[in-house]
Amino acid sequence: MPRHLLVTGGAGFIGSAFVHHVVTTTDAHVTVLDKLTYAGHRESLAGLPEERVRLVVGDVADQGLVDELVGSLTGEDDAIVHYAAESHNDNSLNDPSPFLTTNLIGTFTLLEAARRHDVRFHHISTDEVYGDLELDDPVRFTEHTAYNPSSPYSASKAGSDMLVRAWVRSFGVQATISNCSNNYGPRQHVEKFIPRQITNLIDGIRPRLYGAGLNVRDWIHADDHSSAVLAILDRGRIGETYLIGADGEKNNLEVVQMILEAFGRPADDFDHVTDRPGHDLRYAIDSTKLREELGWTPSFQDFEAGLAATIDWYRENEAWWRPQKAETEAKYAKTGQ
Ligand code: NAD
Ligand code: TDX
Repeated sequence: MPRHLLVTGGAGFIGSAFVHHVVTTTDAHVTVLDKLTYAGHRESLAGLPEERVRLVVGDVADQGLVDELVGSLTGEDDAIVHYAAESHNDNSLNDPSPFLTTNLIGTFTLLEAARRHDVRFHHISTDEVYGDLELDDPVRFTEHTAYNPSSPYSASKAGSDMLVRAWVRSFGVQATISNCSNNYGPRQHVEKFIPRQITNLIDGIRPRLYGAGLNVRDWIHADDHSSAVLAILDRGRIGETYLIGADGEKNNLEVVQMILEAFGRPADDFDHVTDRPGHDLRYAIDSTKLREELGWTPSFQDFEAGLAATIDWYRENEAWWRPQKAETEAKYAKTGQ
């Protein structure tokens, strides 16, 4: 029997990238459990073979449904891969409530089901649990960095990581955790930084930079995130945390100027807007453990080329993002962003 994966949040940006990656590179079957919130898109799974990918629309905090789906994972290599989350910092500053329900109660619900049915669990988390670094800090985040989250989003992700660790230690749940840096690529919601600026430019609107634009993010292509998660599922040690990053540090101003250049627009053709409250200054990942222990390396080494392909994707898939654009911009207008 081929491996069966239960992928939560598999209709979102990174979850759908993972499902596409699994279908292309393995013979596994996938059940996606996704609530199809504003961030989930059925169309993100379009074109995948029906006999290998099934979408169940539902909530990770729904105990009955989760128990039924986890209980159907009976193969030795079957696993839960938990991507579902409320994922946007700015939304968490406007209304933290769904972040607590989905990110904490949802993770708890899945862990309890994994415990009852003795199913392998991989938890997808973020580098934001570590707080932020100074621009000249010589040491990047490692698996030993102390947790220090800044926003309701990152605090809820930090809490979910702690639940996973406790379920491993107290109940022997067979779990691993990965904390990844900022992802880019196709099918990312237009509320996020890179797709927002690309789709603004397609619409003839100037990019919007929070504050001075000197905040640094460590960019990785979503496909490289997917290959790292597969490596951890296959070869990761139970109870361990792996940091995923591709040495892609850039400040926001540099990224906006690369996007402007790709559109043939002047380097100063953007607006500075109200900064994000509590805005983390810099994230940077040291992924030595993942590379040395599991032999993983990223395939997207050239950010400019990856960005150009991402821009092409948004140009060619307007039908995918157009329905979300006006509402997203209306929300930003309310906060002066
Ligand atoms: P996303 O917002 O694009 O997708 C989230 C998905 O989860 C959506 O399909 C949504 O419908 C679904 N979902 C939300 N609440 C749910 C619920 N209660 N039950 C079932 N499904 C629900 O997010 P993303 O950017 O793809 O992030 C996916 C995961 O990766 C998250 O756990 C996030 O913390 C983590 N992560 C993201 C990044 C990044 O750069 N975007 C980096 C590191 C880690
Ligand atoms: O319009 C914008 N202008 C701007 O300057 C937006 C939307 C963002 N920004 C800045 C804020 C950040 O410094 O760009 C940077 C990236 O912003 P986001 O795309 O909102 O990502 P970030 O807050 O860094 O969080 C992302 O990476 C870690 C994901 O959204 C999280 O889910 C993940 O955990």
